[in-house]
Amino acid sequence: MIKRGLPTRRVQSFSEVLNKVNEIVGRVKREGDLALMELTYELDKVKLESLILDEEVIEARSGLLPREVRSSIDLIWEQLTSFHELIKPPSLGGGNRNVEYGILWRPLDRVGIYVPGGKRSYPSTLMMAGIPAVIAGVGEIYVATPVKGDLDPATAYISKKLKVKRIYPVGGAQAIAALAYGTETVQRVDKIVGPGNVYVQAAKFIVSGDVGIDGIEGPTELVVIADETADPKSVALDLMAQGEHGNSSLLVLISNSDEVLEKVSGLLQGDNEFYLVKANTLDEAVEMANGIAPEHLSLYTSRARELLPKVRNAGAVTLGKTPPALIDYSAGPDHILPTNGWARFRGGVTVYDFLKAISYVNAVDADKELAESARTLAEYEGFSIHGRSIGVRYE
Ligand code: HSO
Ligand code: ZN
Repeated sequence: MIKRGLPTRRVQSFSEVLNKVNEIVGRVKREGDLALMELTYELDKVKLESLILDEEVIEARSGLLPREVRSSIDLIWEQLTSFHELIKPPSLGGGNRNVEYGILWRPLDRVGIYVPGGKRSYPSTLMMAGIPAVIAGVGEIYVATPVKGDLDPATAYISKKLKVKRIYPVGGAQAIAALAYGTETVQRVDKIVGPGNVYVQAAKFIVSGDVGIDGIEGPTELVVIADETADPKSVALDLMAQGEHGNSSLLVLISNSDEVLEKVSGLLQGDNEFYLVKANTLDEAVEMANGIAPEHLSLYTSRARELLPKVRNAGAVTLGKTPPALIDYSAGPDHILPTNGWARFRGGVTVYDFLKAISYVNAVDADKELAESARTLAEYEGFSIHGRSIGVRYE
């Protein structure tokens, strides 16, 4: 369905399911494994024999992966690794007023990756979360994914490559609760990463007071800015591609060319809503995109390089005819990206999500004036013992 003009709001919100999810999270917290088994049966109609997938099963499933898919995964693995290696930050140190200070980047001890299931499997998402975790040096990686029938072979193969400690064949809000709080079987983690349906999103929101989360990733979003040099067929395919994720995808084409808008409009098919917007100039188009703050932004114009510095809010940007779907799979940067306007304040998943900056100070020889200024401000705040604890050392 074609709509003219900018979308006014995001379609999906998890607030309606919060109460229900709160109950699920509470149940897992109280009853542990039993709740996980029961909820998986009640909600997913899956009768689990074990909450941990056997290593032999993973090995066997992995062996079923067709050779060309395995080679593609190996190639993508290297490409993603090269990106995250590039951006991995160095520890930094320096000083001022005879104070030595700096930061040490330290990896998280334990991370849980949620890999969505349902109609489709998302081995690509496992790589997008797992590779930056490995490069950051995360100690232990755990995976939760709903498994109906048998484990997806690509998920098995990638889990092995990532040296995943355990795969829990559990999905939904209950899986998030288990990773956040631990159960008899499920290891409690320090951070949960990965997208999911509304229940998963709501659960991540609820547990985020107790465990790190990467964000709350909702339905996929794509804004394409196309000028007269864009190929209408490719533009239509890009929009329909992200529509494959479901009817809630936010799909917008902004163009300064009536001809492009008309041609693309004639090519769009399927059940998704497509927003078509006329802009007077490409600069105005970029401003509209900044207002939307989309997950994916495609600058399908001959001026992409020039426009890039004007992009302020977007999860990931593709230049020229680069297909956004290449980011979904193999370009290098992550496809776990901010949605729902979160691109206003964060970017996609990177090694930074698996690192924390621990600061350190050595002020043994600090200048007297610096110590004195701290003492003065402590006293101003009414914390006289703070002041004395400093003063006694730097007299
Ligand atoms: N477009 C999704 C990622 C994805 N696409 C996974 C296919 N598989 C969010 O960026
Ligand atoms: Zn996609």
